[in-house]
Amino acid sequence: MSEDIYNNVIGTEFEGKNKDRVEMTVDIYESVDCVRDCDFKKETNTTQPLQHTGSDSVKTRISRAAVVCLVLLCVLLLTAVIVLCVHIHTKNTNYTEEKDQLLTKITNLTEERDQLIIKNRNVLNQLSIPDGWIYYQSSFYYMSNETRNWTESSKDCQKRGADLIIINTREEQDFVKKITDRREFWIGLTDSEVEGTWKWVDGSTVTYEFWERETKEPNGGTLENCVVTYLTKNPQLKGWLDVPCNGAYQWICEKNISPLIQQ
Ligand code: 2F8
Repeated sequence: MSEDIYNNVIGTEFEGKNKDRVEMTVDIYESVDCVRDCDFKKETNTTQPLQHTGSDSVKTRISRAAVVCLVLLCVLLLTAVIVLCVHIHTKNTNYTEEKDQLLTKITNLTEERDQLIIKNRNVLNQLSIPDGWIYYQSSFYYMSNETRNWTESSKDCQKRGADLIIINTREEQDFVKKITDRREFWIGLTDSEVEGTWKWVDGSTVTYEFWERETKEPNGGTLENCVVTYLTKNPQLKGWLDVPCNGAYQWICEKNISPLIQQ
């Protein structure tokens, strides 16, 4: 009995202890399981998502940077376009202003030119009033009726605010031929100072010449130092001829008004 009791007690105790042990073991296993599971969970919950989160954030950052770059580029482009537009507009405005200014200038110059033409005409009209004067290509010409020697003729021209004619061009020579019409006139050419060196009354040298070739003018040497347009005694001769300066001929004065016109 006591043995039974003992056994019961022991057995109970044993059973109890065993139960406890079983329970503890279960707990331990559970703990171990838990630890394993938890670790696994931890692993699955921490490691894997961490990997995912890292690459995602990098990607996100990259995409954000790309977006920012794109936006910045757009802003830059827009700014450039605006700046260009403003620049072109300003330039266009400047060109338009410049064009308007030039047009105004042209209008002003045209008006000025027209006024000057009118002024010139008035001046010419006033200047051509004196009797006996003829206007041709910026010069007035006076043809004397009386005859004098070369020096007196030159003096008369100077009294009239002019001097003996200076023939510079073929056109002027043709004009002289036309107005003299086979008559003898002094012109302002002489070699009185240096024989053979022909000079006009203003001291200029001869650029255009119309000497008579048939008689090899000038052919008078020191005896003939002044020049006439024609000799009635030699009507076949058409060019200039040197004759003695004390001969008596009509004369032509010339008053050049180019300096007056250019002022
Ligand atoms: O035949 C040309 C010759 O004619 C005259 O001399 C005869 C002229 N003299 C006068 O008229 C004074 C020359 O100058 C001219 O060369």
